[in-house]
Amino acid sequence: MKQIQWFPGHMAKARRQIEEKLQVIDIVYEVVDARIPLSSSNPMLNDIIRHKPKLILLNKDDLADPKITKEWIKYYKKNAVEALPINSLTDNLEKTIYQKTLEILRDTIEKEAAKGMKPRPFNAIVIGIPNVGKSQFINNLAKKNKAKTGNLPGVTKIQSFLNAGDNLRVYDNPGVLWPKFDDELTGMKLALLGSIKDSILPIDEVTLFGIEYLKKHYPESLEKRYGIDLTALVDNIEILDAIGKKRGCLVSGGEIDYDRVYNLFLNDLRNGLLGRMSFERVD
Ligand SMILES: Nc1nc2c(ncn2[C@@H]2O[C@H](COP(=O)(O)OP(=O)(O)O)[C@@H](O)[C@H]2O)c(=O)[nH]1
Ligand SMILES: [Mg+2]
Repeated sequence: MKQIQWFPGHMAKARRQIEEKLQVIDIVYEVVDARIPLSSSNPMLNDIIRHKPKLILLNKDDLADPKITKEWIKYYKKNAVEALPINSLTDNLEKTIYQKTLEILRDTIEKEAAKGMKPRPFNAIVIGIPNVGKSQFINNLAKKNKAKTGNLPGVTKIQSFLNAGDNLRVYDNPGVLWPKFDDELTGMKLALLGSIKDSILPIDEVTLFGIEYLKKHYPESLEKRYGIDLTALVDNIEILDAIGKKRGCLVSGGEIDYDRVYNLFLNDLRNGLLGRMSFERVD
């Protein structure tokens, strides 16, 4: 595999930007892709936010395998990590997120009340790697209140928060972390779901990785979507050929146009057209 560069400069900058904002933040919402919750999580995040309360949002739950998502929720619970599966496209998230936030911040709320402080709205920031749905989540959460709440004191830069209901404010600009991967498998999963650019890993290898995974875990989905019979196909190239023939991905002369097959398959997979599936399981 081509060596993937992990740019320390980018990371340092992202880190600084997030750290600046954290001063006025009560809770961090980490958005990950429910289909690859570990690979789409940046391992530096906990180091950056330290003891700040965190809620992991397994977004795009509508695309993930419900059985596997249940296992992830169990896993997080066992490890005392707060996590919630969500669909930012269609769920009505305002209440759900606020309730969960209250639950997580219960200690803070009780401490402040004991000191005689009045209940106050809480400030949240959304953080995650590219393409996990951070913007979609923020829009969903703050959809009824597009108006900004203005600047908050205590930070040098102008910060703008959006209202998510009366008592929750979410920073309008998500913190973006570069995905961190030094093993091939993590890179493949990120590439498969379009979380890193198609130019970073060879598209043929990414496609074959996807085909191999589906053959093992979701063979019926592959057969149904493309009208093929896997038992009759010996290797992955034959599968690509069969898909190409079924879908007319041919160059003049009748040869298979493999680039078209790769793009067709990856688009189908990324958009959930092969059905709900997860690419990372709890060990
Ligand atoms: N199916 C589905 N797609 C989603 C969901 N959330 C976001 N998306 C899509 O994922 C893509 C990336 O979302 P975006 O909010 O731009 O990601 P960001 O880069 O993290 O800000 C867009 O095409 C969204 O429509 C979700 O819960 N389910
Ligand atoms: Mg965005």
